[in-house]
Amino acid sequence: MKPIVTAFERSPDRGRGQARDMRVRWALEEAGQPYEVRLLSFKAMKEPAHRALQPFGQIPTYEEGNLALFESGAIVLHIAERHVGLLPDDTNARARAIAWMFAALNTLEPPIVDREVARLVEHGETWYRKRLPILEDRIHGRLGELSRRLGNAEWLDGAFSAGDLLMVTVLRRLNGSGMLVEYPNLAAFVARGEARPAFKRAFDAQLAVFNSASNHR
Ligand code: GTB
Repeated sequence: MKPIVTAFERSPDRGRGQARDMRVRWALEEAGQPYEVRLLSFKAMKEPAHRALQPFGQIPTYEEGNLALFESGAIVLHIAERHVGLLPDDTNARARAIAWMFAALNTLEPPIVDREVARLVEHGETWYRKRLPILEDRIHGRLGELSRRLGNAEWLDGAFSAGDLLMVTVLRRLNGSGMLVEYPNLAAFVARGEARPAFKRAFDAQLAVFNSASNHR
């Protein structure tokens, strides 16, 4: 039975693959696991049927037989634990790869999301122009630290893992901001992730949803 992932019926990112279903699609593609997608309107996401799966009325969710999961990081970890290719076999290397998954979601993503939220909902506030550089400095702090740790390595800790997958999806949120330009090794890291065939299949699948919604408007 194929797992079912939920995604936006009309993604606000216009097919740029920034919503968090993208990381789940990518993990499933890396694992060679076919999946189905249930597309949801914003209204449907807030209805009891979806909240039973995702208490906060968000995407993505993941259903597989009698298992229902929410939180993209937990879903990617679940996929990585059950298929080869996303976590090393060695116990210590596996623990380190999981640490990178948490670092992507807990250390890098929050300041990046803070900036996105400010740009979206706070741009009319009198203090916005003062706050934005503060938020960007915070991101630069993390990017500098990550860049120094990555150095000339291809991936964060040995072979490609779910830690790299999540980190690439998080850093991609800065596409178009110009903020990665100062960190050529991070920009190359993101490009390496995006060049993976599994990434491309996942990206094309979410883009097809956007294109099909645009054709039916
Ligand atoms: N911690 C949860 C997880 O990792 O699964 C967060 C899930 C989440 O934020 N989901 C968002 C959502 O459902 C979509 S991904 N939002 C609707 C709501 O809360 O009502 C976040 C997102 C949305 C849009 C863009 N974009 O347009 O670029 C990028 C990212």
